[in-house]
Amino acid sequence: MNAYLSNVIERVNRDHATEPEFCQTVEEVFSSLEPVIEQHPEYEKADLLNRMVEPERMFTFRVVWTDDQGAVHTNTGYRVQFNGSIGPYKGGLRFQRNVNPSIIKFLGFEQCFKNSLTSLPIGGGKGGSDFDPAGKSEAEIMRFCQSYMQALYRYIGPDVDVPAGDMGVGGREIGYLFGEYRRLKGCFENGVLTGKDLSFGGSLIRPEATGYGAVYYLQCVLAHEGEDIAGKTIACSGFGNVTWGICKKARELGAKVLTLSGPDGYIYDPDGVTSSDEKVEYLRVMRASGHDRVKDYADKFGVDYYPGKKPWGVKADFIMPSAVQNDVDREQAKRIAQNHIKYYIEVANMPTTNDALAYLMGQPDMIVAPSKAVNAGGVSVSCLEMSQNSEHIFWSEEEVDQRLHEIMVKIYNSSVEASERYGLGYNLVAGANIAGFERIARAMMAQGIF
Ligand code: 2IT
Repeated sequence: MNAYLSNVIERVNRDHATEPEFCQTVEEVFSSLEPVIEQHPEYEKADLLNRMVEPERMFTFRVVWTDDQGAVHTNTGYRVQFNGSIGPYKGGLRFQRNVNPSIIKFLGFEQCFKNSLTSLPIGGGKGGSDFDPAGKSEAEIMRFCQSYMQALYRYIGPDVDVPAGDMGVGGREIGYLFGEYRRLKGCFENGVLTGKDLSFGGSLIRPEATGYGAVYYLQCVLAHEGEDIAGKTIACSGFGNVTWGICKKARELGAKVLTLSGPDGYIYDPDGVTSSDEKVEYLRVMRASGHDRVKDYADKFGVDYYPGKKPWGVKADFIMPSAVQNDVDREQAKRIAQNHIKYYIEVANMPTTNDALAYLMGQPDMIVAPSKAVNAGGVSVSCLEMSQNSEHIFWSEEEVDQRLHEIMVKIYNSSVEASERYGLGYNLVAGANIAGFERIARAMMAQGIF
Protein backbone atom coordinates (compact mmCIF):
# COMPACT_ATOMS: atom_id res chain seq x y z
CA MET A 1 0.00 0.00 0.00
CA ASN A 2 0.99 3.62 -0.54
CA ALA A 3 3.38 4.57 2.29
CA TYR A 4 1.66 7.81 3.26
CA LEU A 5 -1.72 6.09 3.41
CA SER A 6 -0.53 3.16 5.50
CA ASN A 7 1.37 5.53 7.84
CA VAL A 8 -1.79 7.51 8.51
CA ILE A 9 -3.89 4.38 9.11
CA GLU A 10 -1.23 2.96 11.44
CA ARG A 11 -0.96 6.24 13.29
CA VAL A 12 -4.72 6.47 13.78
CA ASN A 13 -4.87 2.87 15.04
CA ARG A 14 -2.08 3.63 17.50
CA ASP A 15 -3.21 7.06 18.72
CA HIS A 16 -6.90 6.21 18.84
CA ALA A 17 -6.69 2.68 20.21
CA THR A 18 -9.44 3.53 22.71
CA GLU A 19 -11.79 4.39 19.81
CA PRO A 20 -12.24 1.10 17.92
CA GLU A 21 -15.26 2.10 15.81
CA PHE A 22 -13.51 5.29 14.71
CA CYS A 23 -10.34 3.37 13.72
CA GLN A 24 -12.50 0.89 11.84
CA THR A 25 -14.20 3.50 9.68
CA VAL A 26 -10.96 5.38 8.96
CA GLU A 27 -9.37 2.14 7.77
CA GLU A 28 -12.41 1.24 5.67
CA VAL A 29 -12.61 4.62 3.92
CA PHE A 30 -8.88 5.24 3.48
CA SER A 31 -8.06 1.78 2.16
CA SER A 32 -10.17 2.68 -0.91
CA LEU A 33 -8.05 5.76 -1.62
CA GLU A 34 -4.76 4.21 -2.72
CA PRO A 35 -5.01 5.11 -6.44
CA VAL A 36 -6.19 8.63 -5.60
CA ILE A 37 -3.29 9.32 -3.24
CA GLU A 38 -0.85 7.84 -5.78
CA GLN A 39 -2.13 10.13 -8.53
CA HIS A 40 -2.26 13.24 -6.34
CA PRO A 41 1.08 13.75 -4.56
CA GLU A 42 -0.12 17.23 -3.58
CA TYR A 43 -2.46 15.61 -1.04
CA GLU A 44 0.43 14.10 0.87
CA LYS A 45 2.31 17.39 0.65
CA ALA A 46 -0.65 19.15 2.26
CA ASP A 47 -0.97 16.27 4.77
CA LEU A 48 -4.62 16.06 3.80
CA LEU A 49 -5.33 12.67 5.35
CA ASN A 50 -4.13 13.54 8.85
CA ARG A 51 -6.12 16.76 8.64
CA MET A 52 -9.26 14.86 7.60
CA VAL A 53 -9.21 12.44 10.53
CA GLU A 54 -8.95 15.26 13.06
CA PRO A 55 -12.40 16.81 13.72
CA GLU A 56 -12.51 20.57 13.31
CA ARG A 57 -14.13 20.58 16.74
CA MET A 58 -15.59 18.05 19.17
CA PHE A 59 -17.06 18.74 22.57
CA THR A 60 -18.97 17.14 25.39
CA PHE A 61 -21.41 18.79 27.72
CA ARG A 62 -23.33 18.05 30.89
CA VAL A 63 -27.01 17.21 30.50
CA VAL A 64 -28.89 17.17 33.81
CA TRP A 65 -32.56 16.26 34.05
CA THR A 66 -35.06 15.33 36.74
CA ASP A 67 -37.17 12.19 36.46
CA ASP A 68 -40.87 11.93 37.34
CA GLN A 69 -40.02 10.87 40.89
CA GLY A 70 -37.84 13.93 41.41
CA ALA A 71 -34.49 12.13 41.19
CA VAL A 72 -31.70 14.03 39.40
CA HIS A 73 -29.76 12.33 36.58
CA THR A 74 -26.63 13.42 34.74
CA ASN A 75 -25.74 12.33 31.20
CA THR A 76 -22.97 13.21 28.76
CA GLY A 77 -23.91 15.14 25.61
CA TYR A 78 -21.67 15.09 22.50
CA ARG A 79 -21.32 17.00 19.27
CA VAL A 80 -18.58 16.56 16.69
CA GLN A 81 -18.26 19.21 13.97
CA PHE A 82 -16.06 17.06 11.81
CA ASN A 83 -15.58 18.81 8.50
CA GLY A 84 -17.23 22.03 7.36
CA SER A 85 -15.37 22.57 4.09
CA ILE A 86 -18.34 21.95 1.79
CA GLY A 87 -21.20 23.26 3.92
CA PRO A 88 -22.55 23.70 7.44
CA TYR A 89 -21.99 20.65 9.66
CA LYS A 90 -24.91 18.27 9.20
CA GLY A 91 -25.71 15.02 10.91
CA GLY A 92 -27.99 13.37 13.40
CA LEU A 93 -28.15 13.03 17.16
CA ARG A 94 -28.12 9.53 18.67
CA PHE A 95 -29.61 8.96 22.13
CA GLN A 96 -28.56 5.48 23.23
CA ARG A 97 -27.03 3.98 26.34
CA ASN A 98 -23.82 2.87 24.59
CA VAL A 99 -22.99 6.24 22.99
CA ASN A 100 -19.33 7.18 23.56
CA PRO A 101 -16.64 9.29 21.83
CA SER A 102 -15.68 6.44 19.48
CA ILE A 103 -19.24 5.97 18.23
CA ILE A 104 -19.81 9.70 17.76
CA LYS A 105 -16.51 10.05 15.86
CA PHE A 106 -17.14 7.06 13.60
CA LEU A 107 -20.60 8.39 12.74
CA GLY A 108 -19.22 11.89 12.18
CA PHE A 109 -16.41 10.66 9.94
CA GLU A 110 -18.81 8.56 7.84
CA GLN A 111 -21.19 11.50 7.64
CA CYS A 112 -18.53 13.71 5.99
CA PHE A 113 -18.10 11.31 3.07
CA LYS A 114 -21.81 10.49 2.81
CA ASN A 115 -22.82 14.14 2.74
CA SER A 116 -20.15 14.93 0.17
CA LEU A 117 -21.35 12.04 -2.00
CA THR A 118 -24.89 13.49 -2.12
CA SER A 119 -23.45 16.46 -4.10
CA LEU A 120 -25.40 18.76 -1.76
CA PRO A 121 -23.75 21.61 0.25
CA ILE A 122 -23.50 19.94 3.66
CA GLY A 123 -20.47 19.25 5.84
CA GLY A 124 -20.17 16.39 8.32
CA GLY A 125 -21.24 16.37 11.96
CA LYS A 126 -22.81 14.08 14.52
CA GLY A 127 -23.87 14.13 18.12
CA GLY A 128 -25.88 12.48 20.80
CA SER A 129 -25.89 11.32 24.37
CA ASP A 130 -25.58 8.19 26.48
CA PHE A 131 -29.14 8.86 27.66
CA ASP A 132 -31.27 5.70 27.33
CA PRO A 133 -34.78 6.60 26.09
CA ALA A 134 -36.15 3.10 26.86
CA GLY A 135 -38.88 3.21 29.49
CA LYS A 136 -38.78 6.98 29.91
CA SER A 137 -42.02 8.92 30.17
CA GLU A 138 -43.02 11.60 27.69
CA ALA A 139 -42.31 14.29 30.29
CA GLU A 140 -38.86 12.85 31.04
CA ILE A 141 -38.00 12.80 27.33
CA MET A 142 -39.12 16.43 27.04
CA ARG A 143 -37.05 17.58 30.02
CA PHE A 144 -34.01 15.71 28.74
CA CYS A 145 -34.31 17.29 25.28
CA GLN A 146 -34.74 20.76 26.80
CA SER A 147 -31.66 20.33 28.95
CA TYR A 148 -29.69 18.97 26.00
CA MET A 149 -30.56 22.01 23.89
CA GLN A 150 -29.75 24.44 26.71
CA ALA A 151 -26.17 23.21 26.47
CA LEU A 152 -25.97 22.98 22.66
CA TYR A 153 -27.86 25.99 21.29
CA ARG A 154 -24.90 28.42 21.25
CA TYR A 155 -22.92 26.18 18.94
CA ILE A 156 -25.47 25.42 16.22
CA GLY A 157 -27.47 27.42 13.66
CA PRO A 158 -28.91 27.20 10.13
CA ASP A 159 -25.55 28.20 8.58
CA VAL A 160 -23.36 26.70 11.30
CA ASP A 161 -24.43 23.20 12.29
CA VAL A 162 -27.78 21.53 11.66
CA PRO A 163 -28.54 18.47 13.81
CA ALA A 164 -31.27 15.95 13.00
CA GLY A 165 -32.43 12.57 14.28
CA ASP A 166 -30.65 9.25 14.52
CA MET A 167 -31.36 6.27 16.79
CA GLY A 168 -33.46 7.35 19.79
CA VAL A 169 -34.21 10.74 18.22
CA GLY A 170 -37.33 11.05 16.06
CA GLY A 171 -39.95 13.67 15.31
CA ARG A 172 -41.01 13.93 18.94
CA GLU A 173 -37.49 14.66 20.22
CA ILE A 174 -36.79 17.10 17.37
CA GLY A 175 -39.96 18.97 18.39
CA TYR A 176 -38.80 19.40 21.98
CA LEU A 177 -35.27 20.31 20.89
CA PHE A 178 -36.59 22.95 18.49
CA GLY A 179 -39.00 24.36 21.06
CA GLU A 180 -36.14 24.93 23.47
CA TYR A 181 -33.90 26.45 20.78
CA ARG A 182 -36.64 28.88 19.78
CA ARG A 183 -37.27 29.83 23.40
CA LEU A 184 -33.59 30.47 24.11
CA LYS A 185 -32.84 32.37 20.89
CA GLY A 186 -36.10 34.28 20.81
CA CYS A 187 -36.50 33.82 17.07
CA PHE A 188 -37.97 31.35 14.61
CA GLU A 189 -34.89 29.85 12.95
CA ASN A 190 -36.33 26.53 11.90
CA GLY A 191 -33.42 25.71 9.56
CA VAL A 192 -31.39 24.83 12.67
CA LEU A 193 -32.82 21.29 12.87
CA THR A 194 -34.24 18.86 10.34
CA GLY A 195 -36.76 16.08 10.73
CA LYS A 196 -39.30 18.56 12.10
CA ASP A 197 -43.05 18.09 12.12
CA LEU A 198 -44.84 19.48 9.04
CA SER A 199 -46.53 22.15 11.19
CA PHE A 200 -43.27 24.09 11.73
CA GLY A 201 -41.14 23.52 8.65
CA GLY A 202 -40.66 19.80 8.27
CA SER A 203 -40.46 18.25 4.81
CA LEU A 204 -42.79 15.68 3.35
CA ILE A 205 -41.06 12.32 2.78
CA ARG A 206 -38.33 12.99 5.42
CA PRO A 207 -39.48 10.08 7.66
CA GLU A 208 -39.55 7.74 4.63
CA ALA A 209 -36.44 9.14 2.94
CA THR A 210 -33.70 6.82 4.21
CA GLY A 211 -35.70 3.66 3.42
CA TYR A 212 -37.02 4.96 0.10
CA GLY A 213 -33.54 6.10 -0.91
CA ALA A 214 -32.11 2.67 -0.05
CA VAL A 215 -34.65 1.01 -2.34
CA TYR A 216 -34.00 3.54 -5.14
CA TYR A 217 -30.29 2.81 -4.86
CA LEU A 218 -31.02 -0.94 -4.94
CA GLN A 219 -33.04 -0.40 -8.12
CA CYS A 220 -29.98 1.20 -9.75
CA VAL A 221 -27.88 -1.84 -8.82
CA LEU A 222 -30.55 -4.19 -10.18
CA ALA A 223 -30.88 -2.24 -13.43
CA HIS A 224 -27.14 -2.75 -13.94
CA GLU A 225 -27.74 -6.54 -13.70
CA GLY A 226 -30.86 -6.41 -15.90
CA GLU A 227 -33.08 -7.43 -12.99
CA ASP A 228 -36.19 -6.02 -11.35
CA ILE A 229 -37.20 -5.69 -7.68
CA ALA A 230 -40.78 -7.00 -8.14
CA GLY A 231 -41.26 -10.48 -6.70
CA LYS A 232 -37.89 -10.46 -4.87
CA THR A 233 -37.34 -11.15 -1.16
CA ILE A 234 -35.45 -9.07 1.40
CA ALA A 235 -33.91 -10.01 4.75
CA CYS A 236 -33.79 -6.84 6.88
CA SER A 237 -32.57 -6.23 10.38
CA GLY A 238 -33.96 -3.57 12.67
CA PHE A 239 -37.55 -2.36 12.97
CA GLY A 240 -37.02 1.38 13.26
CA ASN A 241 -37.71 4.26 10.96
CA VAL A 242 -35.28 3.12 8.26
CA THR A 243 -36.64 -0.44 8.08
CA TRP A 244 -40.19 0.97 8.03
CA GLY A 245 -39.31 3.09 4.98
CA ILE A 246 -37.83 0.08 3.20
CA CYS A 247 -40.96 -1.97 3.93
CA LYS A 248 -43.26 0.79 2.71
CA LYS A 249 -41.45 1.20 -0.61
CA ALA A 250 -40.88 -2.55 -1.05
CA ARG A 251 -44.62 -3.14 -0.62
CA GLU A 252 -45.37 -0.51 -3.24
CA LEU A 253 -42.95 -2.15 -5.69
CA GLY A 254 -44.03 -5.74 -5.06
CA ALA A 255 -41.00 -6.98 -3.11
CA LYS A 256 -41.32 -9.04 0.08
CA VAL A 257 -39.57 -8.25 3.39
CA LEU A 258 -39.16 -11.56 5.24
CA THR A 259 -37.38 -10.59 8.46
CA LEU A 260 -37.11 -7.87 11.09
CA SER A 261 -34.86 -7.83 14.14
CA GLY A 262 -34.42 -6.11 17.47
CA PRO A 263 -32.01 -6.35 20.40
CA ASP A 264 -34.05 -9.40 21.49
CA GLY A 265 -33.87 -11.54 18.32
CA TYR A 266 -35.52 -11.72 14.89
CA ILE A 267 -38.89 -12.59 13.37
CA TYR A 268 -39.56 -14.43 10.08
CA ASP A 269 -42.80 -13.63 8.26
CA PRO A 270 -43.20 -16.02 5.29
CA ASP A 271 -46.03 -13.88 3.84
CA GLY A 272 -43.88 -10.78 4.19
CA VAL A 273 -44.00 -7.81 6.55
CA THR A 274 -44.94 -6.17 3.25
CA SER A 275 -48.15 -8.19 2.88
CA SER A 276 -50.36 -5.53 4.51
CA ASP A 277 -50.33 -1.86 5.49
CA GLU A 278 -51.22 -2.94 9.01
CA LYS A 279 -48.00 -4.95 9.34
CA VAL A 280 -45.84 -2.17 7.90
CA GLU A 281 -47.41 0.40 10.22
CA TYR A 282 -46.97 -1.94 13.17
CA LEU A 283 -43.24 -1.15 13.05
CA ARG A 284 -44.12 2.39 14.15
CA VAL A 285 -46.38 1.05 16.88
CA MET A 286 -43.51 -1.08 18.21
CA ARG A 287 -41.14 1.90 18.09
CA ALA A 288 -43.59 4.17 19.91
CA SER A 289 -44.19 1.57 22.64
CA GLY A 290 -40.61 2.02 23.87
CA HIS A 291 -40.32 -1.74 24.53
CA ASP A 292 -37.44 -2.01 22.05
CA ARG A 293 -38.23 -5.61 21.13
CA VAL A 294 -39.36 -7.29 17.91
CA LYS A 295 -41.09 -10.23 19.62
CA ASP A 296 -44.27 -8.12 19.79
CA TYR A 297 -44.60 -8.53 15.99
CA ALA A 298 -44.50 -12.33 16.29
CA ASP A 299 -47.11 -12.24 19.08
CA LYS A 300 -49.37 -9.94 17.12
CA PHE A 301 -49.20 -11.67 13.72
CA GLY A 302 -48.47 -15.26 14.75
CA VAL A 303 -45.13 -15.72 12.98
CA ASP A 304 -41.90 -17.38 14.13
CA TYR A 305 -39.62 -15.58 16.56
CA TYR A 306 -35.97 -16.52 17.12
CA PRO A 307 -34.74 -15.10 20.44
CA GLY A 308 -31.11 -14.02 20.64
CA LYS A 309 -30.51 -14.70 16.90
CA LYS A 310 -29.78 -12.59 13.82
CA PRO A 311 -31.54 -13.14 10.48
CA TRP A 312 -28.36 -13.67 8.41
CA GLY A 313 -28.89 -17.39 7.88
CA VAL A 314 -32.15 -16.71 6.01
CA LYS A 315 -32.34 -17.21 2.23
CA ALA A 316 -33.41 -14.06 0.44
CA ASP A 317 -32.54 -12.16 -2.73
CA PHE A 318 -31.26 -9.14 -0.83
CA ILE A 319 -29.59 -8.83 2.54
CA MET A 320 -30.19 -5.36 4.01
CA PRO A 321 -28.72 -4.83 7.49
CA SER A 322 -30.63 -1.76 8.67
CA ALA A 323 -30.14 -1.75 12.44
CA VAL A 324 -26.82 -1.00 14.14
CA GLN A 325 -23.07 -0.92 13.51
CA ASN A 326 -21.18 -4.22 13.30
CA ASP A 327 -24.39 -6.25 12.88
CA VAL A 328 -22.67 -8.66 10.47
CA ASP A 329 -19.36 -10.27 11.42
CA ARG A 330 -17.16 -12.66 9.45
CA GLU A 331 -18.98 -15.82 10.58
CA GLN A 332 -22.31 -14.35 9.57
CA ALA A 333 -20.81 -13.16 6.29
CA LYS A 334 -19.83 -16.77 5.58
CA ARG A 335 -23.42 -17.90 6.15
CA ILE A 336 -24.62 -15.24 3.74
CA ALA A 337 -22.12 -16.42 1.11
CA GLN A 338 -23.09 -20.08 1.65
CA ASN A 339 -26.68 -19.15 0.83
CA HIS A 340 -25.44 -17.85 -2.56
CA ILE A 341 -26.90 -14.42 -1.98
CA LYS A 342 -25.95 -12.06 -4.77
CA TYR A 343 -26.85 -8.68 -3.26
CA TYR A 344 -25.48 -7.44 0.04
CA ILE A 345 -26.92 -3.95 0.53
CA GLU A 346 -25.67 -2.15 3.66
CA VAL A 347 -28.19 0.30 5.06
CA ALA A 348 -27.31 1.15 8.69
CA ASN A 349 -24.11 3.11 9.31
CA MET A 350 -21.17 0.64 9.22
CA PRO A 351 -23.29 -2.51 9.68
CA THR A 352 -20.42 -4.79 8.61
CA THR A 353 -17.12 -5.43 10.39
CA ASN A 354 -14.12 -4.68 8.18
CA ASP A 355 -13.10 -8.32 7.83
CA ALA A 356 -16.67 -9.38 7.02
CA LEU A 357 -16.81 -6.63 4.41
CA ALA A 358 -13.52 -7.76 2.86
CA TYR A 359 -14.80 -11.35 2.84
CA LEU A 360 -18.08 -10.43 1.13
CA MET A 361 -16.35 -8.21 -1.43
CA GLY A 362 -14.04 -11.12 -2.19
CA GLN A 363 -16.97 -13.35 -3.23
CA PRO A 364 -16.88 -13.48 -7.03
CA ASP A 365 -20.66 -13.40 -7.52
CA MET A 366 -21.58 -10.94 -4.83
CA ILE A 367 -22.41 -7.26 -5.27
CA VAL A 368 -21.77 -5.18 -2.16
CA ALA A 369 -23.34 -1.73 -1.79
CA PRO A 370 -21.97 0.56 0.97
CA SER A 371 -24.17 2.26 3.56
CA LYS A 372 -22.74 5.73 3.04
CA ALA A 373 -24.30 5.65 -0.43
CA VAL A 374 -27.36 3.50 0.28
CA ASN A 375 -28.61 5.45 3.33
CA ALA A 376 -27.71 8.92 2.03
CA GLY A 377 -31.32 9.62 1.05
CA GLY A 378 -32.10 10.53 4.66
CA VAL A 379 -29.61 13.34 4.97
CA SER A 380 -30.37 14.40 1.38
CA VAL A 381 -34.00 15.08 2.22
CA SER A 382 -32.79 16.84 5.38
CA CYS A 383 -30.89 19.16 3.07
CA LEU A 384 -34.04 19.60 0.97
CA GLU A 385 -35.79 20.53 4.23
CA MET A 386 -33.10 23.19 4.84
CA SER A 387 -33.66 24.58 1.33
CA GLN A 388 -37.41 24.81 1.87
CA ASN A 389 -36.89 26.53 5.24
CA SER A 390 -34.47 29.12 3.88
CA GLU A 391 -36.72 29.92 0.92
CA HIS A 392 -39.94 29.81 2.98
CA ILE A 393 -41.52 27.34 0.58
CA PHE A 394 -43.12 23.92 0.88
CA TRP A 395 -42.65 21.24 -1.75
CA SER A 396 -45.25 18.59 -2.54
CA GLU A 397 -44.68 14.93 -1.83
CA GLU A 398 -44.09 14.26 -5.54
CA GLU A 399 -41.55 17.07 -5.76
CA VAL A 400 -39.49 15.87 -2.78
CA ASP A 401 -39.73 12.23 -3.83
CA GLN A 402 -38.61 13.04 -7.36
CA ARG A 403 -35.62 15.03 -6.08
CA LEU A 404 -34.73 12.19 -3.70
CA HIS A 405 -34.87 9.74 -6.58
CA GLU A 406 -32.64 11.95 -8.74
CA ILE A 407 -30.12 12.33 -5.89
CA MET A 408 -29.93 8.55 -5.34
CA VAL A 409 -29.35 7.92 -9.06
CA LYS A 410 -26.64 10.59 -9.03
CA ILE A 411 -24.98 9.01 -5.98
CA TYR A 412 -24.98 5.61 -7.69
CA ASN A 413 -23.68 7.01 -10.98
CA SER A 414 -20.91 9.07 -9.41
CA SER A 415 -19.75 6.05 -7.39
CA VAL A 416 -19.60 3.86 -10.50
CA GLU A 417 -17.84 6.62 -12.42
CA ALA A 418 -15.21 7.21 -9.71
CA SER A 419 -14.46 3.51 -9.39
CA GLU A 420 -14.04 3.08 -13.15
CA ARG A 421 -11.94 6.23 -13.52
CA TYR A 422 -9.38 4.81 -11.08
CA GLY A 423 -9.32 1.44 -12.82
CA LEU A 424 -11.16 -0.41 -10.05
CA GLY A 425 -13.98 -1.76 -12.22
CA TYR A 426 -17.49 -1.99 -10.80
CA ASN A 427 -16.68 -1.42 -7.13
CA LEU A 428 -19.50 0.47 -5.39
CA VAL A 429 -17.68 0.56 -2.04
CA ALA A 430 -14.45 2.10 -3.32
CA GLY A 431 -16.38 4.33 -5.73
CA ALA A 432 -18.47 5.87 -2.93
CA ASN A 433 -15.40 6.45 -0.78
CA ILE A 434 -13.47 8.04 -3.64
CA ALA A 435 -16.31 10.23 -4.90
CA GLY A 436 -17.00 11.42 -1.35
CA PHE A 437 -13.32 12.06 -0.70
CA GLU A 438 -12.65 13.95 -3.94
CA ARG A 439 -15.07 16.77 -3.25
CA ILE A 440 -13.87 17.36 0.32
CA ALA A 441 -10.24 17.15 -0.81
CA ARG A 442 -10.81 19.75 -3.49
CA ALA A 443 -12.56 22.12 -1.06
CA MET A 444 -9.86 21.73 1.60
CA MET A 445 -7.05 22.26 -0.90
CA ALA A 446 -8.75 25.44 -2.15
CA GLN A 447 -9.32 26.87 1.34
CA GLY A 448 -5.72 26.83 2.56
CA ILE A 449 -3.83 24.90 5.16
CA PHE A 450 -5.59 24.61 8.50
O1 2IT B 1 -26.93 8.88 9.53
C1 2IT B 1 -27.57 9.81 8.99
O2 2IT B 1 -27.32 10.19 7.85
C2 2IT B 1 -28.63 10.46 9.78
N1 2IT B 1 -28.85 10.06 10.92
C3 2IT B 1 -29.43 11.59 9.20
C4 2IT B 1 -28.70 12.87 9.32
C5 2IT B 1 -29.50 14.07 8.89
O3 2IT B 1 -28.95 15.18 9.06
O4 2IT B 1 -30.62 13.93 8.42
